[in-house]
Amino acid sequence: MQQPDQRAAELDPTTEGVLLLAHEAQHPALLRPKVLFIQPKLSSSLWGLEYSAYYAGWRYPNPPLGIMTLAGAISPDWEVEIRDENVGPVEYATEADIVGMSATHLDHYHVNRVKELADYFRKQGKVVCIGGPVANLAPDAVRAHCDVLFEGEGELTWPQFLKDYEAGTYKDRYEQLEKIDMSLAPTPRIDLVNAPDYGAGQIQTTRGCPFTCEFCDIIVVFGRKVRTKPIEKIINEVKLWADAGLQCIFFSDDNFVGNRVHAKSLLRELIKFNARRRYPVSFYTQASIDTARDPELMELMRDANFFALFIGIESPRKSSLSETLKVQNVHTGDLAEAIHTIQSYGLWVAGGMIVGFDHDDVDIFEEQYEFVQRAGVVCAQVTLLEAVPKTPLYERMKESRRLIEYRQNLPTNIIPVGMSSQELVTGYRNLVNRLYTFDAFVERFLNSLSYMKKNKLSGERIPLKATQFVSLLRTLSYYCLTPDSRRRKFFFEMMAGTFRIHPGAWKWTIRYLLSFIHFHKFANQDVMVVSAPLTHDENETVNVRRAIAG
Ligand code: B12
Ligand code: SF4
Repeated sequence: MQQPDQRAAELDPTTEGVLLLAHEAQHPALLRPKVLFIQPKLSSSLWGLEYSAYYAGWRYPNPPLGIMTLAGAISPDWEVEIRDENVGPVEYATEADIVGMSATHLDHYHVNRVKELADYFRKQGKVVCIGGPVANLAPDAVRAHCDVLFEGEGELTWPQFLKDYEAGTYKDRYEQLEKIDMSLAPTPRIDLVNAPDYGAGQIQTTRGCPFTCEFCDIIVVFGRKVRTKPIEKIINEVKLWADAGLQCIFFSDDNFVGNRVHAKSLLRELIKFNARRRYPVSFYTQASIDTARDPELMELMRDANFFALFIGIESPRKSSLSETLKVQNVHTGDLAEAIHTIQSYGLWVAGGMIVGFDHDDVDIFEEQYEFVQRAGVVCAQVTLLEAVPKTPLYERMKESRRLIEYRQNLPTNIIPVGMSSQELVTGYRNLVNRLYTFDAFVERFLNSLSYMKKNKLSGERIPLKATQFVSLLRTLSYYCLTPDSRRRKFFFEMMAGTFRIHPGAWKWTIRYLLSFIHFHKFANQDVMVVSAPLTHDENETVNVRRAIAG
């Protein structure tokens, strides 16, 4: 609980402040208890864009929506603060009573950072709470480091815990089995973060996905019934982000088109929303490949100023897709053609690709490369198949004794069958390196652009803001003022190709050049560490990861 002298330092010396202090001194119950939420630092990843941040002018691409949402569920009787370690070092000093942390990604660097921070704040006498995807899927990874563990969605259990805390009867574990009605989802506290620190605003419009991919943890945690947030609530959140200064928003649904009726109604409202603005807000999201079979949906996306879709493509090999129950991809005739259809509506396609399925052999790396280039998947995120706890894949691997519970010499917890582990890891690294060479990137970027050329692209007519102008100058100097002739050649090929194919897209080319600064470095150095074997001394690996994540 805050002490009066700490409170005094916080209040301004106005009459109102002095009166409030005197009032609080007489009525100690009025001193508000405080929650500090922390988003511990995530490790370097393709989408973290760590090396591009300086050139872009923001600090991290995405805000910590989980804790922002829970902050929205706290009554005004409490004081709330958010500190995001992805945008800068976390200040350790705090007068908070409760420290709530989100354990977001099941990787060793991040989980160790969560534990480190949790141990520190527990020593300071704070009540440490941990929730988030790691707590949902692998609670044992953090259990010993917190006072209160939260499993499942937090909208019901978190307020219940605060009530119990006030009554002095809180438990050490809360599990929310119920999947909430999204109309009850609190509005995230956008005011508690500094919006310009982020590349985009973030909103969840649905939870759940109707599909059945064997490796997917989303359907385990959020379910297969698509729960939709009321459209007026979504529009309100869009407005809040836009008012906070962010003109680009990521709809962080796992499948934005899981309920197409809802998606289309929302898109129609977004079109109306943008029509009322001088400069439209732009959007990107994640969606399944069946989007390509619905022209009305793609038209609405284009008209609502969507510029990109991330699609789980996973593999060009149909036998691997069937194995993993990715039915929507199996039933899409030619996947590359489907991607070209989406691009023809002026939408960039980013893709999730996976290697290491049982039907993959050593030829898969060449097949993946050829596919990504042909389809023009500009940002291809390739990962090794991993069995996430609680998923059907995890159970299958366990039953077939191919699961490595305490892996020590592999960057995945699965023993592959179509090749040796060594071949899998080497093939994976070479594929990622190769996809992010200058030549490969320029080839697929221009390939993609050639399918988009009939459309005006999002943002073409919007004048650059001062920060974007600085970002442009920084990016130009990175590519032009360098002794590295390959880098300069790459830049000129990207720009010349753009002016030849689709001159109006030049701002996008600059944006991709900016992101490529990260992709290239990530693919050449970080990926070696991310996919490094876990040594017997796990801390050693953790330290290397930390050094890279900066
Ligand atoms: C945005 C996002 C990112 C952003 C970063 C987000 C950030 N700032 O934290 C970026 C793009 C960088 C990213 C990258 C990656 N991501 Co990501 N990401 C997401 C995504 C799509 C949306 C997050 C979101 O908006 N959630 C909405 C909020 C409301 O949900 P929530 O955070 O789960 O919070 C709820 C509960 O968990 C709980 N809760 C959360 N925190 C806390 C804390 C307390 C105290 C309590 C009580 C409760 C609680 O209450 C909340 C309300 O119900 C999720 C998918 C998803 N559906 O969540 C994946 C997800 C989190 N990512 C995932 C993965 C695997 C990755 C990558 C590894 C992908 C890759 N292969 O490269 C990388 C690695 C990043 C890294 N460096 O480690 C997985 C994590 C699975 C796991 N357990 O490991 C998810 C779940 C997607 C998936 N199914 O695969 N990601
Ligand atoms: S389409 Fe995506 S979110 Fe849906 S089940 Fe498959 S992997 Fe999960």
